[in-house]
Amino acid sequence: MISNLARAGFFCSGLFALLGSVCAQAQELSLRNGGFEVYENTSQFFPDHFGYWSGDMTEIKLAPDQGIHPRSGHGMLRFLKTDISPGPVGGPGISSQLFQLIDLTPVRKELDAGSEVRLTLEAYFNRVAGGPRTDTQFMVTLYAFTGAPGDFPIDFTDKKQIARARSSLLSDADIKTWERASTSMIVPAQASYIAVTVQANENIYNDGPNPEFDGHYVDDVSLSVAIKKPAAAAAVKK
Ligand SMILES: [Ca+2]
Ligand SMILES: [Ca+2]
Ligand SMILES: [Ca+2]
Repeated sequence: MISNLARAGFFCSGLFALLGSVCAQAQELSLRNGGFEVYENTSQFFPDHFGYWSGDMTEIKLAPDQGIHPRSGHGMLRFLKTDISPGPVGGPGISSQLFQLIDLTPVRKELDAGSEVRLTLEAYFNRVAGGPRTDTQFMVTLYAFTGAPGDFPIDFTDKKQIARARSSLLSDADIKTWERASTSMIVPAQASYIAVTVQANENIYNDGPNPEFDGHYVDDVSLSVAIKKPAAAAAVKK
């Protein structure tokens, strides 16, 4: 992740700046464990530092589950509950959210120089066919925050983000297909970190018991960056 971002910045300020061309390129970034190939405890409430997945009760599955095969590799993530408490009772909410915090230090120079830094978040979702009460909605969201990642649990709860970009999809009932969602954001210059979120929503029926989702999964979460130098960004706006 960090090395990829750093490389993108170097590429922009080097060759493209010398040539005077529009400095824009999209590059795949490796969010840590974006393909869920490594097991980690993802159900630890809001993250407060970089580089790991955490949020409501979810579970990394390292094998096919309920007839659904991971989109890539051997792993994927299943959404289970709308909170983190164990036990038979579901959470009070209607969304199961998973977060990862992304440091913007590698593009700090670009942001300070007035470059346009655009992030694009992409993820793939799938679910069981289920029945008339099976939920269908998934979301991807980018949040930009100032301050330190240690403040994320409070700042997120208080809706202190300075920018937000979101996209949602209604999934089909075909367990063989993964549905893609993506959203993008031009990062505000004063932002210090980004929160990436993938989630499932109880848009059809608000279940009481655990699990609140019949069989809802995400795989292949990725983040890419495109940088335009100030001159190029201004030229595009004209
Ligand atoms: Ca995978
Ligand atoms: Ca599907
Ligand atoms: Ca519920």
